[in-house]
Amino acid sequence: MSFTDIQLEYHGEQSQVAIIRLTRAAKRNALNDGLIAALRQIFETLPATVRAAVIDGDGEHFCAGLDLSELQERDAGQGLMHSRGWHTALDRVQSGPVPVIAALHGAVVGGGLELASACHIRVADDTTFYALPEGSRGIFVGGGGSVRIPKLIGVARMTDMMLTGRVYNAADGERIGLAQYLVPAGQAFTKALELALRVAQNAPLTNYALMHALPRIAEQNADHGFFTEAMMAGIAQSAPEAKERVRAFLEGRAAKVQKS
Ligand code: 1HE
Repeated sequence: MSFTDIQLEYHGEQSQVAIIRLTRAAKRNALNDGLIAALRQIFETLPATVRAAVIDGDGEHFCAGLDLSELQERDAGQGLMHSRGWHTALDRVQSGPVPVIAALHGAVVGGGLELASACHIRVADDTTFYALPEGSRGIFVGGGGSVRIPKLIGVARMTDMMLTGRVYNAADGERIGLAQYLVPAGQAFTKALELALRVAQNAPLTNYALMHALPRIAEQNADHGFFTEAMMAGIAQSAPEAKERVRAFLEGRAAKVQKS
């Protein structure tokens, strides 16, 4: 399959990691309708060999958000449908077949931050900055940001970002929870790929539980959460792969946990 402005490659001996790269650097990887449709299609059709994915952006910026040139002619109904289209595409990223790691650098703004927040792990380099310029452009988030971003940083911080145009630098972004990893300039992709290869070694059922059970449990009250957790724990530990991994540890064939 070939797409415009986005590249799909595979890494690893069995193509365990899909690398999805925005290649529209001249427009700072701004997301037009074609790119959103391509993202959706890529995540809907990943081959079964793939166990983890990395999303990256060409050039100096990860993503400048919505392609503002497409917004000029839309009426209210079209705007609603457009936002719903983003929801579907970014849901395929978040709730697709495999964990996704975002390699962030430069601008991670507007819809770019919405895309990053649909990923499961965010690795930022020192050049990264985060903003929600929707507030200044007279619009609102439409790519799921109001649901996902407060889960990372809280409603108060997101409100501040949109009301005042506040820009967080890379260090402060990591401090408040926009990224889980902070690395030197130019190293976000290398670190993201290293993490993806590590994630790809997990039992697929464990990764599934982390992507699909954990976020639901976090939304449930404690009583329901404990029950869902027990169900997921029972299913995961009964899988043959789990039995073999535990046996390998007990027989001294598996790695111990090491101090970092
Ligand atoms: C764009 C876009 C874009 C750049 N749509 N064309 N997002 C924003 O409000 C962010 C807007 N962009 C910027 O603030 C800056 O471009 C950056 C900080 C990201 C990068 O600055 P810089 O100096 O490296 O690049 P530039 O010169 O501003 O832009 C280079 C080109 O990309 C230029 O086009 P050119 O034809 O004049 O070369 C820009 O017009 C173009 N460009 N960003 C369209 N976003 C689901 S709802 C989500 C809602 C949102 O995401 S709103 C936030 C939109």
